[in-house]
Amino acid sequence: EATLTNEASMKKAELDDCPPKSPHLRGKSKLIFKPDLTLEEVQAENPKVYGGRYHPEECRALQRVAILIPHRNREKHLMYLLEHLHPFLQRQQLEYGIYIIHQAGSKKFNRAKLLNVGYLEALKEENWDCFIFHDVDLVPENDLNLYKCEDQPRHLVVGRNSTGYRLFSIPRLYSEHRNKQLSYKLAFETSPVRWLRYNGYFGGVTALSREQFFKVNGFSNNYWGWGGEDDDLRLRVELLRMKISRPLPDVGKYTMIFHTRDRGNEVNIERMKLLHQVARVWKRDGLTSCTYKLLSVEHNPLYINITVDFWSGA
Ligand code: UD2
Ligand code: MN
Repeated sequence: EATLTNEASMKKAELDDCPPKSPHLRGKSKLIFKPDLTLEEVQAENPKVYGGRYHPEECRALQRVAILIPHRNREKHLMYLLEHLHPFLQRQQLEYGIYIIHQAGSKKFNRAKLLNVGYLEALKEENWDCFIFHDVDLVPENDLNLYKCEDQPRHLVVGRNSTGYRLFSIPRLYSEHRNKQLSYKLAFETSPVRWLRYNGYFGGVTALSREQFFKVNGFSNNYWGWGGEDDDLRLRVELLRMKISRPLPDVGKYTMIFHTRDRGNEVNIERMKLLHQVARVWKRDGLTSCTYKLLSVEHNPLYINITVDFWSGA
C-alpha cells in the first residue's frame, strides 16, 4: 500500500503543469435534475473519484481545492450537487476534495461554524491551497466559473435563477452617500451595516485561499440560525483591506434548488447586533475560538463526511 502511494505521488511529480485554461471546458450548460436519480448512479458516473477526492491524470493541477458544504437534512440537494459538481470540477482539471460538514442534532443550525470546522479538519489531511465555501442547494451552470483562488477573495455567485440572475442586494444607499460626500471609508466607520448594503452580498459560494481565510480568522462562530454570517465574513475581508472579485454575470450563474426555510434555521434576530461588533471581536471570534466535538470522519466514495456536535461540551 505504502509503495503504491509513493509510486502514485512520484508519477504526479513527473507530470507537467495543467494549462492555464483547461481544454475540457464547455461553458454554459442546461442543468437537468432527474427526479429518480440515486447516489449509486452518481457514483457510477464518477469512477475516477476515490474517497471524495480526485486529481487529473494527464497533468499536475494548478491548485488543490477543498469544497466545503455545510449540511443537515438536505440529502436530495446534496445528491444533485454531487452529480453536477464532480464532472464540473474534473473538466476544470483541478485536484479537489469534497467535504460535507454535517451538524448533528436538531438544535439551531450554524452554517459559519460548520465551515470553520471544515477548514480545520480538511487541513489535517491535506495542505489545500484553496477553499470553496458552498451552499448545498446552489448548482453552477457555467464551467468557465473556475473553482480556484486568486490573490483576492472571490464571490462566485453573481446570479441565481430564482432571482432573474441579478445580485439581489440593490445599492440603494449609493446616491445618499454621494450627496453627503461621504467617502467609502467614512461610511464603513459610521455603520458597517450600511457599508454592507452598499457593497452587495457575499453569500452562497465564495472562494478564499488558505492564507486569506486564515488572515480573517475564518467565520464568526456566533451566528445561530439564518442570516448575517456571510455579511460578517465580508466585513472581515474589508477590514483586512482585501477586495472581493466576481466572475462576469454570464459566468457566475447558478440554479438554486427550490426550498423553504428549514426547521432549526429560523432567522437570527441577533444578526444586526453581531454585525456591529465585528471590528471589535473578529480577532478572538473565529478559527482561533472554534470548539466542537468531532463525532466522525468518513471517506465515502463521493465525499468526505465530517459530523460534528456543538453542544456536548467540546
Ligand atoms: C442564503 C445564502 C447562504 C447563507 C444564508 C444565510 C445565497 C445564495 N445564499 O441562503 O450562503 O448566507 O442565506 O444563513 O445568498 N443548511 C442545511 N440544513 C439546514 C439549514 C441550512 O444544510 O437545515 C445549509 C445548506 O448548505 C444551505 C445553507 O445552509 O444551502 C444556507 O441555508 P439556506 O439555503 O436555507 O439559506 P438561503 O437559501 O437563504
Ligand atoms: Mn438556499
